Amino acid sequence: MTGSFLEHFRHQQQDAETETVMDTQCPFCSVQCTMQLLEHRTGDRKKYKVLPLKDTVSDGRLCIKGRNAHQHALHKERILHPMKKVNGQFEEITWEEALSFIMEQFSTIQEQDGLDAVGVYGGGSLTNEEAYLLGKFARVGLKTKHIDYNGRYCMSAAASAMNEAFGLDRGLTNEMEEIPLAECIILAGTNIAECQPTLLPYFRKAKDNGAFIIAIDPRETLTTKLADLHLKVKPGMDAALVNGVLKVILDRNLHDERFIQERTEGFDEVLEHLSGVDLDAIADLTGLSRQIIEYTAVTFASVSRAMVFTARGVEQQTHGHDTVRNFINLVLATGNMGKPGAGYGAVTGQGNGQGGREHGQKADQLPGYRSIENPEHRNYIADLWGIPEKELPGKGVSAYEMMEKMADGEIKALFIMGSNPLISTPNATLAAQALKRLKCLVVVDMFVSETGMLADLLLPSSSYLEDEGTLTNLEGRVTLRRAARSCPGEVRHDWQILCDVARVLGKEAYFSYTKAEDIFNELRLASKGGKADYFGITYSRLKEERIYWPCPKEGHNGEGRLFSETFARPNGKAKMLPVINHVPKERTSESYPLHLTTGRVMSHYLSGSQTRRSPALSARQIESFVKIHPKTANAFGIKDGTMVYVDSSRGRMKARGAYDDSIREDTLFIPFHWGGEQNVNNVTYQGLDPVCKMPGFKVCAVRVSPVIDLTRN
Ligand SMILES: Nc1nc2c(c(=O)[nH]1)N[C@H]1C(S)=C(S)[C@@H](COP(=O)(O)OP(=O)(O)OC[C@H]3O[C@@H](n4cnc5c(=O)[nH]c(N)nc54)[C@H](O)[C@@H]3O)O[C@H]1N2
Ligand SMILES: Nc1nc2c(c(=O)[nH]1)N[C@H]1C(S)=C(S)[C@@H](COP(=O)(O)OP(=O)(O)OC[C@H]3O[C@@H](n4cnc5c(=O)[nH]c(N)nc54)[C@H](O)[C@@H]3O)O[C@H]1N2
Ligand code: SF4
Ligand SMILES: [Mo]
Repeated sequence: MTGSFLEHFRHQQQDAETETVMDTQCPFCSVQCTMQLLEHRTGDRKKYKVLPLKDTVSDGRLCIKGRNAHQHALHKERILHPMKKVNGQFEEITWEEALSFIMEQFSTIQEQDGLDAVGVYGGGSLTNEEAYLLGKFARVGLKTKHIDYNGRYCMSAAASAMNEAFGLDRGLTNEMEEIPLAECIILAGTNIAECQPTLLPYFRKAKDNGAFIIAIDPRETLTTKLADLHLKVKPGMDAALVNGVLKVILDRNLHDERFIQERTEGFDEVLEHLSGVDLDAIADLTGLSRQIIEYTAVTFASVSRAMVFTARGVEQQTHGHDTVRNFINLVLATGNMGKPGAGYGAVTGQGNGQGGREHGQKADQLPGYRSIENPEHRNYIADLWGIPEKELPGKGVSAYEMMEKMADGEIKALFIMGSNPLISTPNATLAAQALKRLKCLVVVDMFVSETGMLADLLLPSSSYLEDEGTLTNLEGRVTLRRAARSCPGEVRHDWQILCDVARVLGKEAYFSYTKAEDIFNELRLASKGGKADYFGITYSRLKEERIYWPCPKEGHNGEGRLFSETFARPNGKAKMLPVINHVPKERTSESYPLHLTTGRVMSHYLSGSQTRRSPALSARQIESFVKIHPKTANAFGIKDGTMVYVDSSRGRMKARGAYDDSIREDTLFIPFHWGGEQNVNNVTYQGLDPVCKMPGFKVCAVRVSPVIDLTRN
């Protein structure tokens, strides 16, 4: 009796205190830091602790977002069942009911309005397997040409520029460990300290080694504070600034003649173009003095190893493609490519922003960076998928253009997986009209996002803790994220959901996978021989080795540093391109006298759907704000900490004014992590870059006014 009592007591205690260790990887930015999540359970109470893992991409570091990521994944607002809107309210339904609903709706719409009347919209948080499968689902499952994804708003300018200049698009041309070898570094429109915080130590180390860091940003950030020189450029004027820098370098013969001759083409055109560039005009356009432009040029060109990093500040412009081309011109003209500590990097954004742009969720793309317009590429993929090439749809349109087609009634149904476009699309009023006009909107998400609120059907998908798959970080390094726990409730993985929908659409034969690894093995074949070649990568290798793409065969670890001897263009040379002194398409005017630029804060992520559900992160920045110079604020009757309206010709948003005497007087800054009346995209400009269709998120013309005019009393 006593013995069994003691045994019972011992078991009770064991039940009462357990610890589970989950190895996982951060769901947020492109660095892809790894970590352990410890779950300590006492009875019903659970406590969590997060530990970084040593020997990983960021050398055992984690930022506050990574440390708190589990808070949204374990949040009580996770959707655990499919839900259908009935009389304006969501009701739980079974998976089979949900799948039949999609089948009926999509089939009817496609019969009545054609195959392209159904669109698909993806995201850069999806694993490589899921991004690949989403592309196949659109083309084989639905036979629609309309698929694009949120990466259009993110990486498209850098991607098109690198493709044209180098013949290949991969975030960084070098491994992160090479950053400390650089002697001069330009950080253009990138706020690494707040957006990829665990990378910052690489730049600090470069600085400790004596590197000179130049930051280009219209406002002061934690990143510009690290710099030795901060160029507070007028928003949208970076292309002109680089023209000034290049002109000084060429006038003073500081360029690398030999590198230009041997490894590039197009230099003569650039030289000729620059002969007509006037430095005083550049100073006027950029708001920077001639002396400082000269100083920048001489400093950058005088070292033997330099790097340039760009991010959304210069890319999310209506001329983002050309601006990146000009930064690449600068790197090439000074011979800073293909050697240790010298190169270019477009600092990729989302967790799988890199892999998500390689395998076919883009309107014009097939897996492995193949082109949907290239007959050879089409044949290869059609063969692999087991369909006639004729049945493979053609090129669709970009993300914002899809919104326009929905607003026009041409696209009548949409399947969204991993994006919250009601918040993240420029000119959000149009996005709202577009989504509301749809006959059927299906949203696959972990939460009822703002976009989800408009859905006819919500499908619950798994979080990073549950979903196994590969992700490719900003260096082009492929990582394998393991599932740390099983799915809660009736949640399914994105790839399972795609297979399920394909099944009810009668396409089961093309989507018969039992695990993520099966999809990866098909992706390996689909990418084989393509530019982003993953053929040599396997799950078992990823568990042991560090592997970058391109990786054409097993036993090969890919290329950490690209372009050491040759570029990926047919003649092996990089292409330089003359770039004009672009100005933003929307100019300030009497009615809208200020520039508005938008971006991020450290504690929130993108549309905020995840971080606003994390108590620790959300507490750091509970609401939006409008950064404004005190002088400008005075001129417009705005007191620090009071609510203001910001209006453009497209719409209005409302947030609290926050004085900042380090921002340009002609510029406001607002983050985009909030919806409703705090959604800055009610105001932003929808004009697109002609090459890559990137919207001009970073510059528009606005006016600001107090919600209550305190100066009148
Ligand atoms: N904390 C946090 N981290 C993130 C994200 C997040 O939402 N929150 N998102 C991830 C994603 S998807 C992305 S794409 C990256 C984005 O990373 P970044 O591109 O670094 O972030 P942004 O804040 O959008 O823009 C960077 C800077 O550009 C500046 N800028 C604005 N206009 C101009 C201009 O005309 N010229 C120049 N030179 N600079 C300008 C802004 O003031 C801002 O400081 O971050 C990733 N990491
Ligand atoms: N004004 C302004 N607007 C911008 C930008 C800017 O700088 N300024 N930046 C642009 C950029 S760079 C980006 S990347 C976009 C991002 O814009 P969005 O794509 O809208 O951003 P997220 O908040 O990541 O939305 C992802 C949604 O999918 C869910 N989700 C997360 N992971 C998964 C998953 O694995 N599966 C599924 N099914 N769902 C998932 C989340 O809960 C969330 O609701 O915003 C763009 N919009
Ligand atoms: S740096 Fe990026 S990947 Fe690393 S913990 Fe922070 S948000 Fe996550
Ligand atoms: Mo992004």
